[in-house]
Amino acid sequence: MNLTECEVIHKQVMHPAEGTLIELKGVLGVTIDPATLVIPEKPESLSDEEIRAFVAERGLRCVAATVGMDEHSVGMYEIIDIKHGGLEKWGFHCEHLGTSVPVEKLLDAAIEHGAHVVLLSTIISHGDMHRRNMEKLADLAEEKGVRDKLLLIAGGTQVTDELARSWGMDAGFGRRTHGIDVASFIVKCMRERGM
Ligand code: B12
Repeated sequence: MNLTECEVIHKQVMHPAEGTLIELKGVLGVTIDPATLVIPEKPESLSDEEIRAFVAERGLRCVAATVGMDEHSVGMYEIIDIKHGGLEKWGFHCEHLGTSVPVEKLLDAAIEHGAHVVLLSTIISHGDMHRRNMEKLADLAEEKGVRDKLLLIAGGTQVTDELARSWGMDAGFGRRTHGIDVASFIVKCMRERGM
Protein backbone atom coordinates (compact mmCIF):
# COMPACT_ATOMS: atom_id res chain seq x y z
CA MET A 1 0.00 0.00 0.00
CA ASN A 2 3.09 2.21 -0.17
CA LEU A 3 2.79 3.13 3.50
CA THR A 4 5.82 3.98 5.66
CA GLU A 5 6.20 4.00 9.45
CA CYS A 6 3.65 1.19 9.70
CA GLU A 7 2.36 0.18 13.09
CA VAL A 8 -0.10 -2.59 13.94
CA ILE A 9 -2.56 -1.08 16.39
CA HIS A 10 -4.87 -4.07 16.80
CA LYS A 11 -4.84 -7.74 15.89
CA GLN A 12 -7.34 -10.49 16.34
CA VAL A 13 -7.18 -14.15 15.34
CA MET A 14 -10.41 -14.77 13.41
CA HIS A 15 -10.20 -18.53 13.07
CA PRO A 16 -7.15 -20.69 12.41
CA ALA A 17 -8.45 -21.33 8.88
CA GLU A 18 -9.23 -17.65 8.17
CA GLY A 19 -6.11 -15.94 9.48
CA THR A 20 -5.72 -12.79 11.54
CA LEU A 21 -7.46 -9.46 11.23
CA ILE A 22 -5.08 -6.56 11.71
CA GLU A 23 -5.64 -2.84 11.90
CA LEU A 24 -2.61 -0.78 11.03
CA LYS A 25 -1.71 2.83 10.56
CA GLY A 26 1.07 4.35 8.51
CA VAL A 27 2.08 7.37 6.49
CA LEU A 28 1.23 7.67 2.81
CA GLY A 29 3.82 9.79 1.03
CA VAL A 30 1.36 11.75 -1.02
CA THR A 31 0.29 15.33 -0.46
CA ILE A 32 -3.22 16.32 -1.37
CA ASP A 33 -3.94 20.01 -1.75
CA PRO A 34 -7.69 20.39 -1.12
CA ALA A 35 -7.66 23.59 -3.18
CA THR A 36 -6.85 21.57 -6.32
CA LEU A 37 -9.67 19.04 -5.89
CA VAL A 38 -12.51 19.35 -8.36
CA ILE A 39 -15.70 18.72 -6.40
CA PRO A 40 -18.72 18.14 -8.66
CA GLU A 41 -21.60 20.47 -7.92
CA LYS A 42 -24.68 18.86 -6.45
CA PRO A 43 -27.39 19.08 -9.11
CA GLU A 44 -30.55 20.86 -8.04
CA SER A 45 -33.64 18.76 -7.49
CA LEU A 46 -36.93 19.64 -9.12
CA SER A 47 -40.12 19.97 -7.09
CA ASP A 48 -42.46 17.00 -6.58
CA GLU A 49 -45.23 18.79 -8.50
CA GLU A 50 -43.03 19.54 -11.48
CA ILE A 51 -41.83 15.94 -11.76
CA ARG A 52 -45.31 14.47 -11.26
CA ALA A 53 -46.82 16.68 -13.97
CA PHE A 54 -44.05 15.83 -16.47
CA VAL A 55 -44.33 12.08 -15.80
CA ALA A 56 -48.14 12.05 -15.98
CA GLU A 57 -48.20 13.98 -19.28
CA ARG A 58 -45.96 11.41 -20.96
CA GLY A 59 -46.85 8.26 -19.03
CA LEU A 60 -43.15 7.61 -18.41
CA ARG A 61 -42.09 3.97 -18.15
CA CYS A 62 -38.83 2.48 -16.87
CA VAL A 63 -37.47 -1.03 -17.15
CA ALA A 64 -34.99 -1.95 -14.43
CA ALA A 65 -32.65 -4.81 -13.56
CA THR A 66 -29.46 -5.77 -11.79
CA VAL A 67 -27.48 -7.32 -14.61
CA GLY A 68 -24.97 -10.08 -15.28
CA MET A 69 -24.46 -12.53 -12.40
CA ASP A 70 -25.10 -9.81 -9.84
CA GLU A 71 -27.54 -10.59 -7.00
CA HIS A 72 -27.39 -7.21 -5.23
CA SER A 73 -30.95 -5.90 -5.24
CA VAL A 74 -31.11 -3.35 -2.40
CA GLY A 75 -29.74 -0.40 -4.38
CA MET A 76 -32.26 -0.76 -7.20
CA TYR A 77 -35.17 -0.96 -4.76
CA GLU A 78 -33.97 2.30 -3.18
CA ILE A 79 -34.17 3.96 -6.58
CA ILE A 80 -37.52 2.68 -7.83
CA ASP A 81 -39.66 1.55 -4.90
CA ILE A 82 -42.35 3.93 -3.64
CA LYS A 83 -41.68 2.75 -0.06
CA HIS A 84 -38.13 4.12 -0.30
CA GLY A 85 -39.06 7.39 -2.01
CA GLY A 86 -38.14 5.90 -5.38
CA LEU A 87 -39.32 6.78 -8.89
CA GLU A 88 -42.77 5.24 -8.38
CA LYS A 89 -43.48 8.10 -5.95
CA TRP A 90 -43.78 10.55 -8.89
CA GLY A 91 -45.86 8.18 -11.04
CA PHE A 92 -43.13 6.49 -13.09
CA HIS A 93 -44.27 3.02 -14.10
CA CYS A 94 -41.34 0.72 -13.23
CA GLU A 95 -41.05 -2.80 -14.60
CA HIS A 96 -38.47 -4.50 -12.37
CA LEU A 97 -36.95 -7.67 -13.86
CA GLY A 98 -34.97 -8.59 -10.73
CA THR A 99 -31.35 -9.66 -10.35
CA SER A 100 -28.83 -11.61 -12.48
CA VAL A 101 -30.59 -10.45 -15.64
CA PRO A 102 -28.69 -10.67 -18.95
CA VAL A 103 -28.11 -7.23 -20.47
CA GLU A 104 -29.78 -8.41 -23.73
CA LYS A 105 -32.94 -9.35 -21.79
CA LEU A 106 -33.04 -5.92 -20.11
CA LEU A 107 -32.89 -4.10 -23.43
CA ASP A 108 -35.40 -6.43 -25.13
CA ALA A 109 -37.82 -5.89 -22.24
CA ALA A 110 -37.38 -2.12 -22.54
CA ILE A 111 -38.25 -2.28 -26.24
CA GLU A 112 -41.19 -4.61 -25.62
CA HIS A 113 -42.65 -2.34 -22.91
CA GLY A 114 -42.10 0.82 -24.93
CA ALA A 115 -39.97 2.15 -22.07
CA HIS A 116 -38.48 5.64 -22.01
CA VAL A 117 -35.76 4.80 -19.47
CA VAL A 118 -33.51 1.78 -18.87
CA LEU A 119 -32.19 1.44 -15.33
CA LEU A 120 -29.18 -0.85 -14.93
CA SER A 121 -27.71 -1.72 -11.56
CA THR A 122 -24.19 -3.14 -11.49
CA ILE A 123 -22.67 -3.51 -8.05
CA ILE A 124 -19.91 -6.06 -8.57
CA SER A 125 -16.95 -4.47 -10.32
CA HIS A 126 -14.50 -7.40 -10.24
CA GLY A 127 -12.91 -7.86 -13.67
CA ASP A 128 -14.43 -4.51 -14.69
CA MET A 129 -17.85 -6.12 -14.91
CA HIS A 130 -19.54 -2.76 -14.37
CA ARG A 131 -17.77 -1.25 -17.37
CA ARG A 132 -18.49 -4.27 -19.56
CA ASN A 133 -22.19 -4.26 -18.63
CA MET A 134 -22.60 -0.60 -19.48
CA GLU A 135 -20.70 -0.82 -22.75
CA LYS A 136 -22.75 -3.86 -23.74
CA LEU A 137 -26.04 -2.05 -23.10
CA ALA A 138 -24.91 0.98 -25.10
CA ASP A 139 -23.66 -1.17 -28.01
CA LEU A 140 -26.83 -3.29 -28.12
CA ALA A 141 -29.06 -0.20 -28.05
CA GLU A 142 -27.08 1.21 -30.95
CA GLU A 143 -27.28 -2.08 -32.90
CA LYS A 144 -31.04 -2.34 -32.39
CA GLY A 145 -31.55 1.25 -33.50
CA VAL A 146 -33.12 2.45 -30.24
CA ARG A 147 -30.24 4.38 -28.68
CA ASP A 148 -31.77 7.84 -29.25
CA LYS A 149 -35.22 6.77 -28.01
CA LEU A 150 -34.01 5.59 -24.61
CA LEU A 151 -32.32 7.14 -21.60
CA LEU A 152 -29.70 4.69 -20.36
CA ILE A 153 -28.98 5.12 -16.66
CA ALA A 154 -26.60 2.98 -14.61
CA GLY A 155 -25.89 2.85 -10.91
CA GLY A 156 -23.80 1.02 -8.36
CA THR A 157 -21.28 1.43 -5.59
CA GLN A 158 -18.36 1.86 -8.01
CA VAL A 159 -20.27 3.92 -10.58
CA THR A 160 -19.66 7.62 -11.13
CA ASP A 161 -21.42 9.88 -13.58
CA GLU A 162 -18.16 10.54 -15.41
CA LEU A 163 -17.30 6.85 -15.82
CA ALA A 164 -20.82 5.86 -16.85
CA ARG A 165 -20.95 8.57 -19.54
CA SER A 166 -17.55 7.51 -20.87
CA TRP A 167 -18.95 3.96 -21.19
CA GLY A 168 -21.96 5.00 -23.23
CA MET A 169 -24.61 5.79 -20.60
CA ASP A 170 -26.58 9.04 -20.35
CA ALA A 171 -25.84 9.20 -16.62
CA GLY A 172 -24.38 7.24 -13.75
CA PHE A 173 -25.19 7.32 -10.04
CA GLY A 174 -23.14 6.01 -7.11
CA ARG A 175 -23.49 5.57 -3.38
CA ARG A 176 -26.07 7.64 -1.48
CA THR A 177 -28.17 8.34 -4.57
CA HIS A 178 -31.86 8.99 -3.89
CA GLY A 179 -34.89 8.60 -6.13
CA ILE A 180 -35.25 12.39 -6.37
CA ASP A 181 -31.77 12.68 -7.95
CA VAL A 182 -32.71 10.22 -10.69
CA ALA A 183 -36.22 11.63 -11.21
CA SER A 184 -34.85 15.18 -11.54
CA PHE A 185 -32.18 14.02 -13.98
CA ILE A 186 -34.73 12.21 -16.19
CA VAL A 187 -37.04 15.22 -16.41
CA LYS A 188 -34.22 17.72 -17.07
CA CYS A 189 -32.58 15.49 -19.67
CA MET A 190 -35.82 14.73 -21.53
CA ARG A 191 -36.66 18.44 -21.59
CA GLU A 192 -33.24 19.36 -22.94
CA ARG A 193 -33.52 16.75 -25.68
CA GLY A 194 -37.13 17.59 -26.46
CA MET A 195 -38.17 13.99 -25.80
C1 B12 B 1 -25.83 -6.88 1.13
C2 B12 B 1 -24.61 -7.32 0.33
C3 B12 B 1 -24.67 -8.57 -0.28
C4 B12 B 1 -25.93 -9.46 -0.25
C5 B12 B 1 -26.93 -8.92 -1.31
C6 B12 B 1 -28.38 -9.17 -0.90
C7 B12 B 1 -29.33 -8.43 -1.79
N1 B12 B 1 -30.50 -9.01 -1.88
O1 B12 B 1 -29.06 -7.40 -2.34
C8 B12 B 1 -25.33 -10.86 -0.61
C9 B12 B 1 -24.99 -11.59 0.68
C10 B12 B 1 -26.18 -11.75 -1.49
C11 B12 B 1 -24.00 -10.46 -1.28
C12 B12 B 1 -23.28 -11.32 -2.09
C13 B12 B 1 -22.06 -11.00 -2.65
N2 B12 B 1 -21.36 -9.87 -2.50
CO1 B12 B 1 -22.07 -8.32 -1.58
N3 B12 B 1 -22.42 -6.87 -0.49
C14 B12 B 1 -23.45 -6.48 0.23
C15 B12 B 1 -23.17 -5.16 0.97
C16 B12 B 1 -22.82 -5.52 2.43
C17 B12 B 1 -24.27 -4.12 0.97
C18 B12 B 1 -24.85 -3.80 -0.42
C19 B12 B 1 -26.09 -2.97 -0.21
O2 B12 B 1 -27.19 -3.49 -0.16
N4 B12 B 1 -25.91 -1.64 0.00
C20 B12 B 1 -27.00 -0.71 0.26
C21 B12 B 1 -27.49 -0.06 -1.07
C22 B12 B 1 -28.62 0.92 -0.77
O3 B12 B 1 -26.39 0.64 -1.61
P1 B12 B 1 -25.88 0.41 -3.10
O4 B12 B 1 -26.03 -1.01 -3.48
O5 B12 B 1 -24.56 1.04 -3.25
O6 B12 B 1 -26.93 1.23 -3.98
C23 B12 B 1 -26.92 2.66 -4.04
C24 B12 B 1 -26.04 3.21 -5.15
O7 B12 B 1 -24.97 2.37 -5.52
C25 B12 B 1 -26.98 3.51 -6.26
N5 B12 B 1 -27.42 2.46 -7.18
C26 B12 B 1 -27.27 1.11 -7.15
N6 B12 B 1 -27.86 0.54 -8.20
C27 B12 B 1 -28.40 1.54 -8.95
C28 B12 B 1 -29.10 1.53 -10.16
C29 B12 B 1 -29.51 2.75 -10.72
C30 B12 B 1 -30.26 2.73 -12.00
C31 B12 B 1 -29.24 3.97 -10.05
C32 B12 B 1 -29.70 5.25 -10.63
C33 B12 B 1 -28.54 3.99 -8.84
C34 B12 B 1 -28.14 2.77 -8.30
O8 B12 B 1 -28.13 3.95 -5.56
C35 B12 B 1 -28.33 3.10 -4.44
C36 B12 B 1 -29.04 3.89 -3.36
O9 B12 B 1 -28.26 4.97 -2.92
C37 B12 B 1 -21.91 -4.62 0.17
C38 B12 B 1 -20.91 -3.78 0.98
C39 B12 B 1 -21.34 -2.35 1.04
N7 B12 B 1 -21.34 -1.81 2.24
O10 B12 B 1 -21.66 -1.73 0.02
C40 B12 B 1 -21.28 -5.91 -0.34
C41 B12 B 1 -20.54 -5.91 -1.70
C42 B12 B 1 -21.32 -5.10 -2.71
N8 B12 B 1 -20.54 -7.32 -2.07
C43 B12 B 1 -19.43 -7.66 -2.62
C44 B12 B 1 -19.14 -8.98 -3.06
C45 B12 B 1 -17.73 -9.24 -3.55
C46 B12 B 1 -20.10 -10.00 -3.02
C47 B12 B 1 -19.89 -11.46 -3.45
C48 B12 B 1 -19.13 -11.65 -4.76
C49 B12 B 1 -19.21 -12.18 -2.28
C50 B12 B 1 -18.85 -13.63 -2.56
N9 B12 B 1 -17.56 -13.87 -2.74
O11 B12 B 1 -19.73 -14.46 -2.65
C51 B12 B 1 -21.35 -11.97 -3.56
C52 B12 B 1 -21.90 -11.81 -4.98
C53 B12 B 1 -23.14 -12.61 -5.17
C54 B12 B 1 -23.78 -12.24 -6.48
N10 B12 B 1 -23.90 -13.19 -7.40
O12 B12 B 1 -24.17 -11.10 -6.67
C55 B12 B 1 -18.45 -6.52 -2.74
C56 B12 B 1 -18.36 -5.98 -4.17
C57 B12 B 1 -16.94 -5.60 -4.52
C58 B12 B 1 -16.85 -5.08 -5.92
N11 B12 B 1 -16.68 -3.78 -6.04
O13 B12 B 1 -16.96 -5.80 -6.86
C59 B12 B 1 -18.99 -5.54 -1.68
C60 B12 B 1 -18.71 -4.06 -1.96
C61 B12 B 1 -18.35 -5.96 -0.32
C62 B12 B 1 -16.86 -5.75 -0.29
N12 B12 B 1 -16.38 -4.67 0.29
O14 B12 B 1 -16.13 -6.58 -0.78
N13 B12 B 1 -23.67 -9.20 -1.00
